[in-house]
Amino acid sequence: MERSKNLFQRAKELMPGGVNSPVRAFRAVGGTPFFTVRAEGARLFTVDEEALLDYVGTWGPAILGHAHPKVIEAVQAAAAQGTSFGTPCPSEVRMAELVVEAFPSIEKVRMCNSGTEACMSAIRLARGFTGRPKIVKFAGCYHGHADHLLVKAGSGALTFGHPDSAGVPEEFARHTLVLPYNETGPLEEVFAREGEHIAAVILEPVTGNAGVFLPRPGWLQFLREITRRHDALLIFDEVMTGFRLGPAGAQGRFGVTPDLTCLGKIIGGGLPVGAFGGRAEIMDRLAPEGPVYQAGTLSGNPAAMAAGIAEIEELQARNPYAKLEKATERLRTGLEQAARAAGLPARVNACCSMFSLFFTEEEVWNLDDAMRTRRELFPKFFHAMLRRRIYFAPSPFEAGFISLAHTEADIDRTVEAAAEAFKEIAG
Ligand code: KE4
Repeated sequence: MERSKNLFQRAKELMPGGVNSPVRAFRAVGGTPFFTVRAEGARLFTVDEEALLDYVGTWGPAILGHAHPKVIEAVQAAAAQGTSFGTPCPSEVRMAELVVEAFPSIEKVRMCNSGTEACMSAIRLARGFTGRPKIVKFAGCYHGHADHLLVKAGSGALTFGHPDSAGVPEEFARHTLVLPYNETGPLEEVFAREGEHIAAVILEPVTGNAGVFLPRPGWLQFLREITRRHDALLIFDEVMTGFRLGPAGAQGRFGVTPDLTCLGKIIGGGLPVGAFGGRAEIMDRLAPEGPVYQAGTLSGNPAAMAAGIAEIEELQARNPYAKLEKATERLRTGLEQAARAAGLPARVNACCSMFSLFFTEEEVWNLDDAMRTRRELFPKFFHAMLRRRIYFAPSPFEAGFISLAHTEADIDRTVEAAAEAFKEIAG
């Protein structure tokens, strides 16, 4: 780790915390982050010449495995034609076709450059379409770092939000209501109280940013019904779940149709891409067609489109979701059994190929449940696994991902290493 240590020392002189995104700094688990120089299949290769079995998959995009030949070839070919035109280009049309064909709820789509942009823009569009100011989000869900989304439940959670970051004025947070996930009561109350002011409800239909928790049976259907009843829009943030949980993401898996959908990660094939889409009557309120402004110099970038198109077309050719689900179930049951054999409480929440390990015997359905787990054990697990060259997400409040490049042998090795790690932790 010598080279990573030296690089991190230099990085911290040049970049806040030595990173370009906070989670990479390992603050939740301690220690020095490794620096990656190459990625291929299910592995990262570090500057210290270590090969790590990777369960982060660059936070979701690497569902095919890293550096899939079809993605690399597509990007190389596109880049050779020029890396950006600033004009419409054919690959934007092809990407839009793939998204519209995959998501029946999406008649029109706008490309952008990150999940943050997608969610921020979808919310502005919802406010423009409804003429209403308020947004409902749920504790534990992350929709990027736009000011009005860095909000925690206010003391009067049913009245207004409070900033969850320095630099966000109270006024920017006031129109964001933060409620508990998977609980219908607070939502009924807030809609009864001020439904006519609520533009939209936004959520991760399967949460991946507080660890993984799934919608309780009926939760998504309830959200669809209550928003429709009050003429508010339902926004599914499928930046992580889009093309991850199935060919039509979570909305296809659970059979609930949102008004707007946010996408990212997989649709960029690892390059910077976000998107949001929905019914034409809503989307056509966007500039230049309508009065809601949204723009981006590199939106629809030809190299990024090429990467995303290659990744989506490969997924559609292979339809790998049953295989990914089977592999994830093998890991899930293996980890739970290994932890319990060592006398540790463990529950692995999983949905298709995203998962997270909680040290608890209780069920985890929302952020409060997750906060009650024995999360002090997680850093010990993380480093015990990293010593065995297996890289889990560096926080108990993140999701892990399995790719098509993970083999059964990889998963069995992971379970064996975890059995040793759990014994070490249990002491
Ligand atoms: P980006 O702006 O980071 O591309 O996307 C924001 C976002 C929006 N919605 C969901 C459901 C997301 O998961 C994300 C980003 N996810 C995190 C992983 N927990 C990105 C990792 C990071 O922040 O470095």
